[in-house]
Amino acid sequence: MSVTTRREDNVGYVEINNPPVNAIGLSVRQGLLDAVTWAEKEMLDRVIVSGAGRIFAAGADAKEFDQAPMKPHLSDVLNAIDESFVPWIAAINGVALGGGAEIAIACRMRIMAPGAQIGLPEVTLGVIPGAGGTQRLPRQVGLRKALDMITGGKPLAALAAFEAGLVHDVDENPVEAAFMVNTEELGCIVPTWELPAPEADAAAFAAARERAETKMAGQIAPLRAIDVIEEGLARPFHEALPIERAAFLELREGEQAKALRHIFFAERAAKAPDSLTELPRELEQIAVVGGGTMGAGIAYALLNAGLSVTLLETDADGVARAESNIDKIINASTERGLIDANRAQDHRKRLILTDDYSMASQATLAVEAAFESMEVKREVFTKLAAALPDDAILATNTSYLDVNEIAASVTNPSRVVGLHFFAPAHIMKLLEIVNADATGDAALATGFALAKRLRKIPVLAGVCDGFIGNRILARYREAADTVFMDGSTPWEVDEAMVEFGYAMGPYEAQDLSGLDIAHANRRRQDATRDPNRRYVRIADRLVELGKLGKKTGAGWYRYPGGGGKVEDPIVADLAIEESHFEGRTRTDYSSDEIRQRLLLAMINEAADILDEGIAASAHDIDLVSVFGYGFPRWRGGLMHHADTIGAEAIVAQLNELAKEDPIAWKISPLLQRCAELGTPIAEARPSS
Ligand code: 3H9
Repeated sequence: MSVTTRREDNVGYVEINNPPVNAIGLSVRQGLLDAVTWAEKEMLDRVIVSGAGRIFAAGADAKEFDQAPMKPHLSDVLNAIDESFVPWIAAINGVALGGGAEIAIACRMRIMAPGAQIGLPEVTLGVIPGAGGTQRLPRQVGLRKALDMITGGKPLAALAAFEAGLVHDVDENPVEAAFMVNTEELGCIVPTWELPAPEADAAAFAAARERAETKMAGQIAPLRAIDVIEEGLARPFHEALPIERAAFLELREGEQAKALRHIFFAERAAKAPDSLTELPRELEQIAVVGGGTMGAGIAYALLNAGLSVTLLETDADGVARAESNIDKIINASTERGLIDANRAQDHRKRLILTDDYSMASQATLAVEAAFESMEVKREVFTKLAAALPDDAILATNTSYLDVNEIAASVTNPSRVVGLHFFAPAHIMKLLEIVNADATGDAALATGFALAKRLRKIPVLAGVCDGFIGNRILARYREAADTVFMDGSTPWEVDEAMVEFGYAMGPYEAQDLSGLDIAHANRRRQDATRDPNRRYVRIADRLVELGKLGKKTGAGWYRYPGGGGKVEDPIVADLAIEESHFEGRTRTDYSSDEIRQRLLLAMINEAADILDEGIAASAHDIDLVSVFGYGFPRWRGGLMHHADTIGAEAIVAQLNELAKEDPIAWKISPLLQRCAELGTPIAEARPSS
């Protein structure tokens, strides 16, 4: 039974019981509707509705969104609750999201547990509230607050919900508190649908639209929600609901909602493979090697997850630098209210900074984030192997170096694994877990356990230059540089990708991360680069000129006085010069052509990565692109997007580009197979 009912005296208790998150599927909707009839038939004084377990209700069952809607619809169920002569009280024992919040909002009264949250995150799934939320919420909290909650999708904590007038009380035991509510008081509360709509406020709608256009650029649902709220509130309540429902159903079927559902479920499916036969090491004491930006970020993430950290540096100066780097993060987090002073103090207590490796003798895991040099890494691993227990897992955070070669520096390479964090390591959600030739199951399981502990999204990757993400990034940058050399400017390229949905284009992003790392990497690749492949020197020229990005005041753009970016004509001229040396005729690419080239370059490389077994599935590549590289979430990730173009069309476009440069645009065999067989890329698997 997904909804249970019981009567005690004149009070009806209704519990939503649909583990794991009390999603509101068909059986829950039917159960709630039956409960309305039951309560009326029994002539109860009140009904108290709560959720079994730690959650009130997580909203509509998003797994049903790919099927035709089935009656009873949630909107009808909630109308029945709102209009019933038996008043319903929502005892919000845990998170109430989406349709879950709409159930609560349709009740006569709401009492919330202090740790619970309530919100309408539908826009994050590409839809809008579809069960009355767009019309009931403004009647309860006012127009501006409702616009904010519905378009932003962020839930409110109990106190904030109380202050907003959304809940009547906050109580440790909301069911008990609902029982104690005075019957007369309850009887005086006007049902939500009868409340007057808030006054029309053109300025509030205009501000909400502007916010949605800038903060959620490219996304349809937030703007549609605003339209529905505006149109609906101008009509009687029951005339507004069909407008809301029609918009909800239309969005639900749309590409953006499908993409967002895909990434929502892919994110939740990112777990340790079932095939692992060994358990993870217990995580308590962790060693981190290197206290630079990356190491400090990793150390902070570990501290924040309640772990103890021994941060190892080369000497006293290194220790002092590491301390200052971690202090900066702790202070910034305190200032932003992410942690309080007690927590900051607790973090510092669990941190040891030293150049003495023997201080890490209890660590079960070490994460090396030292300088990107094979020599340095091998030396660090030798020291770690000597200082830590024999079965400790030794992880490298290398971005590009060969994990097999690093692993060879210890006698038992099965305990070596790559744990590739993304900067800033305490914020970015992606963690690539690199499976080297000898990596054992215990090391992999430990990587996945760490990701879970840090609330990061783990993706398994094989060994190659750049693993999954940086290998695709290298191809993205190469395609961008080629477009730039052959006709565009960096700002045109950036604008084209921002229009696609990236927060920033490849050149601005490089300026932020610094051009020197990629430069060093290109020098490392010089020895093995295919001499017949076109090599664009433009980034090297910038580095030679000392233009290393924002940190030096100039890179692809100029940053006068350390401020915002300004287009740099010298950079545009450099491309014309280089192009002239190469004897090329420049082309005026349109934004569509720029996007096509950059996206196809990434898709083709990603298909090779999948074909070679470096990534286990297209879903994993989607997660990497969204959570590590800013690919627009509402496009579902790189490979999901590729499937919206279709393998056949992609291969046809690549064939055209291959006429210009058959090496750079060599078509991935995996794409060829998908095109020939007519199968989606999402279902493609490695060839071996
Ligand atoms: C909506 O409500 C529309 C209405 O306005 C209109 C109706 C007409 N559906 O996240 P977790 C699964 S739109 C189906 O790891 P946590 C999830 O896939 C909805 N399944 O747990 C996972 O499955 P598995 C608006 C769902 O404790 C398992 O539950 N609501 C749904 O870390 C555990 O999930 C939202 O957007 C769902 N709605 O976090 C809220 N939700 O075990 C979406 C979860 O097979 N949900 N699952 O991998 C959440 O934000 C989090 O799940 C929540 C719990 C905070 C509730």
